[in-house]
Amino acid sequence: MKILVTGGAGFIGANFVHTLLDEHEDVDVTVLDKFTYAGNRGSLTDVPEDQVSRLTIVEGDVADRDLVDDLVGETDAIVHFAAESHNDNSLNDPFPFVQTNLVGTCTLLEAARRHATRFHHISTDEVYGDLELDDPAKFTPETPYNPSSPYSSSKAGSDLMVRAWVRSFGVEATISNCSNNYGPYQHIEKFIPRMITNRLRGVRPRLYGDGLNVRDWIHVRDHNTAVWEILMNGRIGETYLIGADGETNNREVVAVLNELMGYPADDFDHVTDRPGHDLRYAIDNTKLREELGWEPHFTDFRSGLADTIEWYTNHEAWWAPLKEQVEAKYAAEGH
Ligand code: NAD
Ligand code: TDX
Repeated sequence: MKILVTGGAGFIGANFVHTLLDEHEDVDVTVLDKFTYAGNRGSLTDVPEDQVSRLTIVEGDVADRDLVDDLVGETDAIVHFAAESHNDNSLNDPFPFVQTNLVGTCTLLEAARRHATRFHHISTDEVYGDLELDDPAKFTPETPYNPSSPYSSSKAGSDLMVRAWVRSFGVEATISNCSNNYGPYQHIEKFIPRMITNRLRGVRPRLYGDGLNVRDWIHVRDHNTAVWEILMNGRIGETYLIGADGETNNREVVAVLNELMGYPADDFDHVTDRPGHDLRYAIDNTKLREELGWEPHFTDFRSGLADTIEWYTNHEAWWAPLKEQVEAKYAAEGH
């Protein structure tokens, strides 16, 4: 089986590529990645020698119609991770988000339609907006879309296009909306790796606003086992929510990181809040569990964070070249 993985040099995509090569010997992988600031060649250069022949890396844009058409013509299935993915960036300049997340997804859908290729679309729980902190409700596949940021609205638009291409053109597509991922290869602009690498550089963690915002953390490998299950056994046209019951507020995350790294739990600074900052995300994963039998394996958040700290500690060469620029950008934003 040949699988085209868009955004395979990014955080979740690179983890997916490693899992495919490690655990699915009958799968050949082609990565299509633009290598934006978020794409990292070092996330794929560590593929073991005996797997290299099963991996092809193409540098290109998901919005490049000719290139996408050629690649999709040679593939059995597309798993579409490529996106502009950072909320803070989308508040500064939304245009790349419209171009990649909407025009890019449209380009892939058109190619999937022409070649009758199976398509799985990776999306986010942020399309549903946010929940109150004291609300017992969680997001379900029936929750109405209500995105807050340019990022989440562009992802919401891409999801709606996938649904329309299924209905109007019979494209064989599925969608998954996942909660916040953590684990190896995540760009250090994101919360958990930023806090870990700050600590490694002797800088106190920086919490936006009061730090009480809740995210439903899931290990990236649990996200990817769910994606594989949906690709293989999901029903065409369906949306599956992926989450591992990991609701934790940002202060609690920093407290655990601090303890694991040898600092007092409350050793952090408050900085300017994110405009429109979503309060809480929470996933009801019943459909995924009951229909596809999926279960998460990384259910101990503390030990998952300990492994993640170890990974960043041992892979300084992977992130160090990015640190200064990321922090200069945050400093300019008051974060
Ligand atoms: P990331 O920013 O780490 O990686 C994105 C990758 O896409 C990079 O390698 C980048 O170079 C590539 N890319 C960007 N624009 C491109 C283009 N025009 N053409 C080709 N490649 C392009 O993102 P991530 O965190 O790995 O997220 C992957 C997907 O998962 C996204 O669709 C995101 O919306 C979704 N998602 C992420 C999370 C999370 O917690 N990170 C949670 C739920 C869903
Ligand atoms: O320095 C920080 N301090 C801080 O308090 C940063 C970078 C973030 N935060 C807060 C903001 C959020 O409440 O931490 C939380 C997580 O922030 P991000 O890592 O930026 O993630 P989030 O905005 O929740 O979105 C992520 O999960 C859903 C991904 O970036 C998205 O791609 C995905 O769709």
